[in-house]
Amino acid sequence: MNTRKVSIVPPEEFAKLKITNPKEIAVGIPAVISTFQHISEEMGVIDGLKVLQKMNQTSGFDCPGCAWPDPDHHRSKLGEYCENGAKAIAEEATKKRVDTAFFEQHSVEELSQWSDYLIGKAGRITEPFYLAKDSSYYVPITWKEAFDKIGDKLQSLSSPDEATFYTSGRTSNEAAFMYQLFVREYGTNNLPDCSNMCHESSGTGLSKTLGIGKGSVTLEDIYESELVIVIGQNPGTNHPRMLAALEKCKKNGGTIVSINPIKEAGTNVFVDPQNPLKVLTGGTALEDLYLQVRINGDVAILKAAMILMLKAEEDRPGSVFDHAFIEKNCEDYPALLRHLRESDFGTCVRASGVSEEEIRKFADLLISKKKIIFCWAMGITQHENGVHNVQEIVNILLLKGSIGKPGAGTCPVRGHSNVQGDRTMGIWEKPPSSLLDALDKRFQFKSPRAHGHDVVDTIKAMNKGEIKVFVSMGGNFISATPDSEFTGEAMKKCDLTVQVSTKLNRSHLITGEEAIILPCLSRSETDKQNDNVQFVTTENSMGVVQKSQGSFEPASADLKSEPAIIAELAKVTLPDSKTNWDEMISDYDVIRNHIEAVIPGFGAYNERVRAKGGFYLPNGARDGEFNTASQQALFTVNPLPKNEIDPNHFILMTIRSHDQFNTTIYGMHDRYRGIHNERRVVLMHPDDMKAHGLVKEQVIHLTGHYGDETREARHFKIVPYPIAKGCLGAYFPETNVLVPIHHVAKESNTPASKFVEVSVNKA
Ligand SMILES: Nc1nc2c(c(=O)[nH]1)N[C@H]1C(S)=C(S)[C@@H](COP(=O)(O)OP(=O)(O)OC[C@H]3O[C@@H](n4cnc5c(=O)[nH]c(N)nc54)[C@H](O)[C@@H]3O)O[C@H]1N2
Ligand SMILES: Nc1nc2c(c(=O)[nH]1)N[C@H]1C(S)=C(S)[C@@H](COP(=O)(O)OP(=O)(O)OC[C@H]3O[C@@H](n4cnc5c(=O)[nH]c(N)nc54)[C@H](O)[C@@H]3O)O[C@H]1N2
Ligand code: SF4
Ligand SMILES: [Mo]
Repeated sequence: MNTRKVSIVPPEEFAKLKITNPKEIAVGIPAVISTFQHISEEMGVIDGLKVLQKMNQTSGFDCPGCAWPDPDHHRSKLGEYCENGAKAIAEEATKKRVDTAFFEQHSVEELSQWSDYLIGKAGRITEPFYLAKDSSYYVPITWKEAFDKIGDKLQSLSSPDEATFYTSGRTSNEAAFMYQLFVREYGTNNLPDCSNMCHESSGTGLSKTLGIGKGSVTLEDIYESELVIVIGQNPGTNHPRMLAALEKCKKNGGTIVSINPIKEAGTNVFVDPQNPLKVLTGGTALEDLYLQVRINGDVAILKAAMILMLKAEEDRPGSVFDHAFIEKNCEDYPALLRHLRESDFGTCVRASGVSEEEIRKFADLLISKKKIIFCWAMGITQHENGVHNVQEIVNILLLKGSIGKPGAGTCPVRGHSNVQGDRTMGIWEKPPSSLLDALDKRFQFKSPRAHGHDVVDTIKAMNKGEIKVFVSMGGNFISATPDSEFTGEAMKKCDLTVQVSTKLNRSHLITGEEAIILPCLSRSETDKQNDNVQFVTTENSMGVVQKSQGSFEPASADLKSEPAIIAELAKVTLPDSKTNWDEMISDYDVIRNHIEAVIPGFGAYNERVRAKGGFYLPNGARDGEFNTASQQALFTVNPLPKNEIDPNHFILMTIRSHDQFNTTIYGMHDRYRGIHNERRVVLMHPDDMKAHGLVKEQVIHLTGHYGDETREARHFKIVPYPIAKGCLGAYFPETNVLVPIHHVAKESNTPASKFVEVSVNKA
């Protein structure tokens, strides 16, 4: 047990809040200014511009920000990046360093009192560090000593299942493939990943209904769609270049609907910074219809719309639903019809929080349009009924035959830049047996068949003392996971925790008895093995696999690439392995040849990925083939969620500010929402403030309620905001302490981070 006096949650100090009106317009000149501020602060303007010129170019490296795709052919010479991509790169190319002198000065006990913002700003980690049992200071350790310690510990466990191996979504295909191979050769499927907290509900719902856990659309589809619905997603902040795609759709005559408890800037009006003239003359109004749904009112609104669609279909048979498509491709249509006929329209309208008039407008669009796309993210997946949300979206698309044809389909917009690729590579605690069989054949070992732990089950197992070693390939497990106090205590029970990281974060401070940091190269840096420069590959949100080659001087001469780290870990841990780990590192083409042999869809990988723009992976749903058990797409019946809470309580959604990438806090502003220089805020409707006797900037504490359990997050300021009534918004990771470990999506086990029942108490 780690007995250091560390603080698991960030300090409760306030910065200096300033509130302005929420912005109507996204991007434009303020975004250009913000871009230059971030790069010049971290790396100087000249270096910054050089790096940005390489980002998302076919000869450069993949943006380490989100997973939004790059255009297949035309890349802008001005650069293919957005404000947040620039921030992501500034953050990893920072000139600041976490080195021996830094750790001599600061103990982990002290650092844990820092905010996540300050911890992240400390800089890049320069060499391996070791935190001994009962010590509070990291000390340098050689790579060899570090690998030996980890290898010895892994070999000493009574079962491989006493170790767990987390992955965050920045890991390349090559590193991910080697990592899961190492972990399975070691003998466990304990491969939790950030996806478990993210789009797992999408993967689960889509696999079940359409036979593929990924989205079906391409960028071209968005351009030519007649109706794009953006639901539970904030693209202006989290996928900024998606706005350019929506703009093209609009220009081609498309209609855009957004469904969100907050009217987010961006889906509203967009000014493309790549188009200098427009920056000066105004932008494109993107959104045609905004529906202010109540938090978790999505099943209700989608069902209400389907009831209206059915009514119109019954009035004018054949005019709304695509019967030919349904007959040829779908199962369980009668069950859905029966359910819709039995459902009460008024109940659905009331549960959604949106007026009947507006729902009718939405339904009219669904009725009249034929090429429809739904884009969604965490507002859909992070609910107890997250899988049902996804399945309701699929129901609408299937009724319209809006799948497997141009301009139509599913678009779960993925978060981390390679989170989708990591899953394709086998980072999955529930691997299909086809993957395991292929691994066994290629590498001559017997892979474990029992499923492993996902994120939530890992935390529970750690808490019970069943996990002794925690290894993390990137990410920040402590700050990203729910129920911070519970998770922190669970992590402290481990014997050894190991983090492969670029930058310092809270997971280096809340550790097991012993801890090791293995510092790695970032995306933008040159990866040289045997004097040969290597490249890696990633898969974006639309299933395009692309090359990514860093070309900048590494932050320190003592860094290793993620694949090299995995190879060394594998060699010390598995001395009898028949796998030639060194060969893979000497030339990453060898890793890609293995991938080609094991993972379907990677034929001629090395050749095709060298082509400009990479290649598309096969996608059944895109081609109108549904690889479910019955080879048919499935309609599903999804009940209306009860959403019952105490009438004096609120529903809190834990969301991202404009100045963060998950747990990495770039800055203290949320520019579009008009919140400046403060993160400890709660967005509340002015009518709710009045009813509860609260005033602007009033300091409050939040108490989370789940069954008999309560959790506390203290010291937040109230920001009056036009959010749906009865709903609150606040940033994670500060509010993760309120998200109950047991409150998860059914079937996908994703923490319900967008639905936390809270009461608000004056400080
Ligand atoms: N700059 C930046 N980019 C990022 C990230 C980042 O942190 N910063 N993170 C990356 C990652 S890993 C991910 S997964 C994505 C996340 O991208 P998003 O899912 O856009 O991120 P969130 O801030 O979680 O926002 C969820 C949105 O859903 C809305 N919402 C919440 N609850 C509900 C609901 O019940 N119904 C509906 N209809 N809407 C709801 C919120 O108001 C908000 O607009 O972004 C990726 N890109
Ligand atoms: N309450 C609440 N909690 C949430 C969410 C929410 O909406 N609400 N969203 C969830 C979602 S969608 C996600 S995806 C998770 C994110 O969970 P994670 O992926 O675990 O978290 P990140 O903050 O993205 O990880 C950042 C760290 O990754 C390391 N890193 C950065 N680049 C690299 C690299 O190239 N290689 C390596 N090895 N390390 C690198 C750095 O050390 C950095 O500190 O959080 C989840 N948590
Ligand atoms: S949209 Fe996403 S991938 Fe594209 S530049 Fe911005 S952060 Fe990077
Ligand atoms: Mo995510």
